[in-house]
Amino acid sequence: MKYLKYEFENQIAKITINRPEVLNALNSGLVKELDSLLDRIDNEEGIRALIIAGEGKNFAAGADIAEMMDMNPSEARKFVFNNVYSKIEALPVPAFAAVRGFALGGGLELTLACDFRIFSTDAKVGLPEVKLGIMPGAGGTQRLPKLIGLGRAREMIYFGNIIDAETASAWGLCQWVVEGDPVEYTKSLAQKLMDKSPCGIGAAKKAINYGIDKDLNSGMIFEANVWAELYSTSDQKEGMKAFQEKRKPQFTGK
Ligand code: CO8
Repeated sequence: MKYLKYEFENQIAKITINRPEVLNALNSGLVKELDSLLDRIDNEEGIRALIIAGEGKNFAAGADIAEMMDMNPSEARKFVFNNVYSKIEALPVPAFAAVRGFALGGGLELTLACDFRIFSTDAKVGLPEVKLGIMPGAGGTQRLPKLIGLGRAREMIYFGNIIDAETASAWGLCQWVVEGDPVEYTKSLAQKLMDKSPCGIGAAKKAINYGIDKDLNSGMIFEANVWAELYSTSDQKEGMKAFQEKRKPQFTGK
C-alpha cells in the first residue's frame, strides 16, 4: 500500500494514514486502499478491534483539496466516499480513532464512523468545509448531530471553527483525552475488550447502529431478535457455563 500502513498484533488491527507531508490529507488513492483494507478486516478471523491513527503529528487534515478543486459536479459525486466510512460502522468489531493534531473535514468524519474517539491533548478538530465553499460530505452532517446534538453540530459546521480536545471532550465528541501519542492508550482500551464476548459486542454494535435512526419500537424489535440470535452462539453457552462454574469464560466469537 502507498498511503496506508497496516499492522496486526494481539488481535488488534491498526491502520495508519500515511501522508504526513500533506498532514495525511485523504486522496482517492488512499480511500481506495482503505476500502480494500476494510473488506479484508471484515473477512479476516481473529480480529477483535480496529484502531485508526495518523502517521506523524496529525490524524488527517481532511480530503485532498488539490485533488478536489477542479472537479465538476459529476466528478464530485463520484469522489464521495462516505460508503467507505460506512464500512467501518458495519464492521462486527469496535473501531477506535486515535487522534493527535489535526482531524479536519473528511479526517474528523472518518473518526465519526468509529465507535470511539481518543484525542491527545494537542488535538485540533473541526469541519471547516464552509471556508472552502463546500460542506461536509463524508457523514459530517449526519453523524455529528447524532453524536453531539443539533446545536453544537450546527455551530461546528456553519462556523467551521476548530476546537481543542478539552472542548471536544466537554461536547461528547471524544470519550478520552490523553497526554502524548494516543495510540498506546487506545491499544490498552482495546485490550480490555479481549475477555468480553465478540458475539455480544458485535451484536450490540449492530443493534445500536440499527436503532440510532429508527423509531423506538422498531429498534426494540430489532434488539430482541439480535438478542435471541445470540443463543445460537457458543459464546452465550460458554459465558453462562463459566459463570455457573465460577471461572473466567473463554470466548471464541463463534
Ligand atoms: N488537502 C491537501 N493538502 C493539504 C491539506 C488538505 N486538506 N491540508 C494540508 N495540506 C498540505 C498543505 O497544502 C501543505 O502542503 P505544502 O507544504 O506542499 O504547501 C502541507 O499540507 C502542510 O500544511 P500547511 O503548510 O497549511 O500547515 P499549517 O500548519 O500552516 O496549517 C492547517 C495546518 C490549518 C491544517 C492547514 O493545512 C489547513 O487549513 N488545511 C486544510 C484543512 C481543511 O480545510 N480541511 C477540510 C478539507 S475539505 C474536506 O475534508 C471535505 C470532506 C468531504 C469529502 C466529500 C467526499 C466524501
